[in-house]
Amino acid sequence: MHTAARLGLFAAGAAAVFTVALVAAPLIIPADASAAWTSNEDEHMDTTEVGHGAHAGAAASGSAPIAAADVRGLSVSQRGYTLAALGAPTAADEAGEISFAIADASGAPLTAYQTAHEKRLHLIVVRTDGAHFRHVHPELADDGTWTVPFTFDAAGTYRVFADFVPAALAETVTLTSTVEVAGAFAPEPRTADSTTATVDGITVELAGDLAAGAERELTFTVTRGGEPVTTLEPYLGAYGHLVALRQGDLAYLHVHPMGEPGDGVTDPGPEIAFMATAPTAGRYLLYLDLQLDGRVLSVPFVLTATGEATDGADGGGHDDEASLKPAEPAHAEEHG
Ligand SMILES: [Cu+2]
Repeated sequence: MHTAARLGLFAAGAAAVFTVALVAAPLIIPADASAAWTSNEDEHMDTTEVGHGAHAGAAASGSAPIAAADVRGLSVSQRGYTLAALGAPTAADEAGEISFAIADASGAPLTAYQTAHEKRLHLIVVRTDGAHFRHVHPELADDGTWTVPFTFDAAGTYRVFADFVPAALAETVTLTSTVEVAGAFAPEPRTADSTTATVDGITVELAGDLAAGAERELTFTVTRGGEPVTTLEPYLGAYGHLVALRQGDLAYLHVHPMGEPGDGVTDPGPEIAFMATAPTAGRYLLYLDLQLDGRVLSVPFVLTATGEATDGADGGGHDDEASLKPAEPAHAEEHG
């Protein structure tokens, strides 16, 4: 496909703006190793290991980098895979489904996936202003078609992100496309930071900050009625999942906290922590998914990274390193 080829070139050029790394608790990432991940898209480590507690023990031994990813979520085609045949409801409040296929380099629908975070594919849907975030899990048909029932509850332009691991590649690929949804459009631009959010009676407060090119800890504290919530339930193998999008291009990071339920050191709340390095100054849209009382909540935050802005779109990317990984679980051990 000519389009795919061109987009593939684009994707390669934009490489290394973002790197995602998820690291087990005791592991210290050497700065030079981190830089190496961002500078070598083709030879970086197996990102399928991201977030998998089963690998944490091996990771904890020390020097080996655990995971890295190239720039993701900025292109409809990357690494030879293309988000194809995207269908979706065309108007707000119209019940329907989102459907698509992942075409491989030959154009054939991909049917062989590795499971990552308990699913073969994760689909993020969010309006381009950052509102109406959804994280869903489509079903795969034998012919390679993915479908999920879906109703847009508001008009606007949406980005969809398909996050998956092709079995043949064994690395995470995140493809994106847009969906236009008709109806009366009321933009909700994120013009200010927001570090406290309440969804369905659950309040989550974000402590910490982001700084361009510097690692910072983000800690989310979950309360209900002013009381700490310590009964978070495992969701996709973790107590919390963080999706981070850079405002503007919506470059995508999908990260999970360190540790997993039942590992003996990770508490089910009230705190969930990540370490984050923003690639550039500017505003980031964060969405924390957690499960409580059998319900999955997506809690939105907005945070501005301070520091000198760098150009993340020039394809060089040498200064544009980003990582989000779990914090060391000091709090978990203190409580545990
Ligand atoms: Cu998912």
